[in-house]
Amino acid sequence: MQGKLIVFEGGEGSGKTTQIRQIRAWLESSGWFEKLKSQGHLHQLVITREPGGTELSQSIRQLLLGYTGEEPMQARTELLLYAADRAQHVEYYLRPLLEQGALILCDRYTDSTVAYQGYGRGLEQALIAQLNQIATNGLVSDLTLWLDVPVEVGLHRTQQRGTVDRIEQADISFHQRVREGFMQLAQEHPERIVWVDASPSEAEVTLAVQQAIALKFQEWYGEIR
Ligand code: T5A
Repeated sequence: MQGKLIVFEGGEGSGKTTQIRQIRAWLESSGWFEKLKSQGHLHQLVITREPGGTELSQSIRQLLLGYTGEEPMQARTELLLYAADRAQHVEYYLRPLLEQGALILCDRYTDSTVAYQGYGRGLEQALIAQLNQIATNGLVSDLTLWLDVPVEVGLHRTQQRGTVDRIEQADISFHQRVREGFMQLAQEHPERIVWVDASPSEAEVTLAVQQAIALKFQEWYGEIR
């Protein structure tokens, strides 16, 4: 049995965490997951995130988002820490689960590195591609949902929440470049990345995400009765 990796991507405050919770609840309560399980397609439903998807990765996440020292974290250091987080997450957690037939809903993955460290920080794309390959050992998402929201709207949502981490503190032009990065990625990989308008209400976004996932299930598993 081979599982599936569904990734939720987007800028700050795009609603990934909210939607992942909604989608898990929908898959469980609608009976979709039970059907896929009873038909032998999938075994387990899990949610995870980057950075911080394993115990060791939690320590790396703390460094990446919580570091407050005077010595500024260099862009390449940041890139390598995200890659270390991912290598641990993929080898220790994602790959074994996929081999057992899990359906994984993951908050951020490789496209975040392209958008944030590539477009945002301005590091060379060839270097990022190489590191993503090393960290994932070739594990690509089966579906990526890009929750797209104007930068000001997303940042306003996170500010209302109260706490702001090291990356959220970057200036607005950084976040604009990140959004452009996701836009470019979606154009380059239309077979893998689905654009979702994340500006409307939570319920409307959930509906759009459900439709995108249902379409993919049909493609992967045929008609599910
Ligand atoms: N990063 C990550 C990199 O730079 N490179 C990488 O390779 C990787 C993997 C991760 C940071 O690391 C960076 C990107 C990030 O800056 P994080 O804490 O995991 O940090 O932060 P985010 O992934 O950005 O998570 P956030 O919680 O900030 O945003 P979400 O998950 O997109 O949004 P969510 O669901 O928490 O919602 C935010 C707020 O908006 C409300 C929610 O209730 C919540 O208060 N909301 C809505 N409000 C109105 N309408 C809607 N439709 C709403 N949806 C949600």
